Amino acid sequence: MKLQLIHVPFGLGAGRAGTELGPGDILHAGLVRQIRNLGHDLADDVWVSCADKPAAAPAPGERLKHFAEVAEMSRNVCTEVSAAVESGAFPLILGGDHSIAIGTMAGLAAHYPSLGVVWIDAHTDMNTEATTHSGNMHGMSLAIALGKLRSFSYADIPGAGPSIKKGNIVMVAARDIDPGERELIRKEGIACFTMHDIDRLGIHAVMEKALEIAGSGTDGVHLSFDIDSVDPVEAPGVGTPVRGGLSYREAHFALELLAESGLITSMEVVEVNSLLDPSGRTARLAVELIASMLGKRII
Ligand code: DIR
Ligand code: MN
Ligand code: MN
Ligand code: MN
Repeated sequence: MKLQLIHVPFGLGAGRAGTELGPGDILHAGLVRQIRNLGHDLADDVWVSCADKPAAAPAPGERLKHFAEVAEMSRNVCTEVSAAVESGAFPLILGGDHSIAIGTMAGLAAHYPSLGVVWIDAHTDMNTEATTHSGNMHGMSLAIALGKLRSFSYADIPGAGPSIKKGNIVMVAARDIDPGERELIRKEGIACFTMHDIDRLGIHAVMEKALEIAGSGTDGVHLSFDIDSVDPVEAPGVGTPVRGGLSYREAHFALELLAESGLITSMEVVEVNSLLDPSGRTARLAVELIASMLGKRII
């Protein structure tokens, strides 16, 4: 398989600085060597140029913090992801905070008009400008992909595909959902497997159900992996840690199952924040998990 790394050093969608260093930290932790060991080819890396300093500080009570920077980054990510698919490569996008998923899915949807999405995250990123309590746009990426914001949609991104269909989305590992998000998930009937469901059914059954939802009636399946889905004991370098997450083996096994399915057509890894993790273990975990998703087997 030929892979295209797309680096998105953008952190202005998150509430704390540091995720903009994610691509560099993940490379430093040995990603390229792992990918080569698995026998994959790599196209030349693409670095998306992103605002690193905000043009202006957000106004008090701002509902869409750093909106101009997020919108510009989303347009650029959309262009690069779309070009990668066109070239026949498997796009592997490295964040950055989770707002980069806005542009990723916009670009993918241009090629896969019925895109499936597996969203593995402690959060559901389903806030809108009406429900957000933080104003941080990394908590809105899925709502934007669904066309649920008044002030920003895929119609505002040149070259974007259609909004993602609610029946093609599945969330896994959720355990911190804001009241407005819960309401929207229920109203739209979006599939959400929480940590409670994983405790009850086991990660194997949950991933089989997730693949059924994202993989049937779709023409491609994107994996959006927020590293804060993993328990903070294993992934301490995240801006919004939530206890009670995926264990080390649950995370690997989930990705091994996705790899085995052969259904995944793109992947992104977001929210690695090594400023909050001097040990560097979160970035190393990201590399190990990417390897599992790209076919690494224990034996
Ligand atoms: C929270 C946190 N629900 C918000 N979201 C995060 O700010 O909207 N997503 N951290 O990954
Ligand atoms: Mn997220
Ligand atoms: Mn999260
Ligand atoms: Mn919250």
